Amino acid sequence: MSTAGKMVATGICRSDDHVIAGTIVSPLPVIPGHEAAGIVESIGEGVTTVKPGDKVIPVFNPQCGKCRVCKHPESNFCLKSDLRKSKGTLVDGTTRFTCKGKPIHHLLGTSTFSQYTVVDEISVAKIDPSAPLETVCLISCGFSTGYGSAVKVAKVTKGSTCAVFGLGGVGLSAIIGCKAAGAARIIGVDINKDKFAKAKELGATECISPQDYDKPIHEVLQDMTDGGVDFSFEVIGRLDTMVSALASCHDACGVSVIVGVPPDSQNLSMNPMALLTGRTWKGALFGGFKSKDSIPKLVADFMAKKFPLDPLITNVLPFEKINEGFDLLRSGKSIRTVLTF
Ligand code: COD
Ligand code: ZN
Ligand code: ZN
Repeated sequence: MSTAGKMVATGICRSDDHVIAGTIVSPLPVIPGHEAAGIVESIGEGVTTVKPGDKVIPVFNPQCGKCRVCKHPESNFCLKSDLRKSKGTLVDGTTRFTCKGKPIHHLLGTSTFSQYTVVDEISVAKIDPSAPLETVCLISCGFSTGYGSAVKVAKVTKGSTCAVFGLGGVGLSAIIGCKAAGAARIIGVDINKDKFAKAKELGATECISPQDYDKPIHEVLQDMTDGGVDFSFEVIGRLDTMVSALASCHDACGVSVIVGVPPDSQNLSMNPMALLTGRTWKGALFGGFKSKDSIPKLVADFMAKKFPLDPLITNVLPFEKINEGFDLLRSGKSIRTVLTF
């Protein structure tokens, strides 16, 4: 039940760099890349939801539609997700890449840093054929992860106050989500002030740097917001900022969402009183969206101009310049680099 596709555009996501650095563990050798858009070239036996010529988005978090999770109305971490066991294969246990006769692993069932890839039917969503693939590829990971954290996981309410920790592409997408949900105040938090201008362009009403204060940032936020924000988001991937984002939301009614993935095998310590008083602490992958159902809708919403994507793309490079794209990511100079084929 697999699908072969020609890649048209792929974004470079921070998690790809984590795979290269080994902070996200994957069987090696592997072809990374998981945020992309392409065109179906051929389909295997039994495939019904896509056909050759369809414009599609590969999804790193599949939706089999049959498992307990897929049948649950709110959850999306499908039991078939390779994130659960990191086998680095398609669902049938095979790999479809070789180099000099040796097998190469898939990354999260996607492997988009390649002119052609093979994915399972549960890992690909058909989209509007008029959608610009070099832009909507962001819906494949970064945008949906941040946006869904606000609109789907936190369920940000109209008139609320939000704080977003980390103003990279995913944090900015969370800001877009907070704004779309009607938040009245959106406070961006980052140690790199170069990130503030774009955050404000996309909806942040204020931006602050923890380095400008001599008290902890959660106390600063509590003072600014009459005891704490309604919704906070950790979009950095650090244990200290996860605890800080939790403490920044109101002790009785705040909701804090973990979006960033911490380094492998690290645990945090926190005082359970932080939750006993009434806070909610949540997390989700891919913005809590069920991928095959939601991606076509998100693309339709983008086409209907319900949210922008172009401000998130700072660099477009030919695929051959992939290493330049990673340099831009590591130097903090890019928000998203999109590679075109
Ligand atoms: N305090 C405040 N800001 C900080 C701090 C700090 N201590 N440290 C770093 N920052 C800022 C940086 O200056 C930067 O602006 C921002 O945090 C992080 O942004 P980026 O550009 O590095 O990262 P993004 O937005 O592309 O992605 C961030 C994630 C944390 C979401 C990403 O690394 C991640 O963990 N993604 C996994 C989420 C997921 O669902 N994964 C599955 C497939 S990706
Ligand atoms: Zn990603
Ligand atoms: Zn499933």
